[in-house]
Amino acid sequence: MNRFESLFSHLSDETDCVFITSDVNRRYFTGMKSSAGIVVAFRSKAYLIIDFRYIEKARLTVKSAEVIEQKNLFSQLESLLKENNAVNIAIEAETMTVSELSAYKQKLSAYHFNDSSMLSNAIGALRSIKDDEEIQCIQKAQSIAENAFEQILKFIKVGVTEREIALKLDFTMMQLGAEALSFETIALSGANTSMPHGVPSDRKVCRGEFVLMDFGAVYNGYHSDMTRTVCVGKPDPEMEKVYNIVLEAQKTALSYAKAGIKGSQLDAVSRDVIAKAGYGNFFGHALGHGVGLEIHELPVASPKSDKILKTGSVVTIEPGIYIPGKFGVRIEDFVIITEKSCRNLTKSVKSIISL
Ligand SMILES: [Mn+2]
Repeated sequence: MNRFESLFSHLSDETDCVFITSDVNRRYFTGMKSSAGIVVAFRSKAYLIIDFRYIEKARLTVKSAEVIEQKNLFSQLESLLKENNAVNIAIEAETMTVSELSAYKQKLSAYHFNDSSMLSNAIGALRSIKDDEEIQCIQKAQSIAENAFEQILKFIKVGVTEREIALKLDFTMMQLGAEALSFETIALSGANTSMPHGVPSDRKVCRGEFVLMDFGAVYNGYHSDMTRTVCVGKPDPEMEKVYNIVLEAQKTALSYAKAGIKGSQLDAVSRDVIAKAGYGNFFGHALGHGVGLEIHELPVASPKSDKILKTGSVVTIEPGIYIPGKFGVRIEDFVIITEKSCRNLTKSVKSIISL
């Protein structure tokens, strides 16, 4: 089954057309990155309507859909709908704006628009299971990030600022072939490490402090995500203790990760380790999230996620302990879920590193 066939198998029977309008999902179905265009898919055929700026590239690269140059969008849509005898159109309710939807409804008033979350949910479910080609891109993205991490370890020393560390990581990932950064790199030091999503500042690293780095590279649209916390000089006994609790929580989750476990169960086995060690109040975020064409996608491993993990999902495992005013530790790998366990895509060392 190609991706369109799989998609229609997830939709209600009466759905005879879908409009795929979000950049990320258009890329998922066509393989081409663009900031405009619409995929119009019927059960037996799919089209990509895209404007002049992208038409040459689309004609050369898009194989899954017939490429049509955009002229007068609504009349082009209407003739495709007529040609394919379609009446019921599903739209991406999670991303289409209210004004876009009202324009479609007004200009194509003879048609019925399903504006429930059905289409967004179905695409989310498809994207949560990766095929081999997607896994290869994710692995390449991760190898870029890991090579950058190796290089940053030589760069971090007393007196270097958080911003310098972040910039060096970013530059190195781009130099190693990243098409973009997965998100704004987090590089924090000392007391700032207690803020899980802190922003790098001009603060200089001092001896005996943690440096926490959360970063990732994008390769062919696919993201990677990793976090390491390293110490400049020797950690004090409390820092070492907390680091090892987080490490144990992380390894425990890795040992439980497999197809069939609920996101909430995986979160719980890790959270329990931290709670039993007395730090339950200092782990205030979810254990993990899916990664793919977006940095945060399905599935989710949080206390609330009752969905089970499936073979082929890529999910992060990133417990942390954050003690306000003192320090924080997070250790993050990401894995592919398999039938009986998981395959860790992150190879960088995670025993405590003293630089
Ligand atoms: Mn993450």
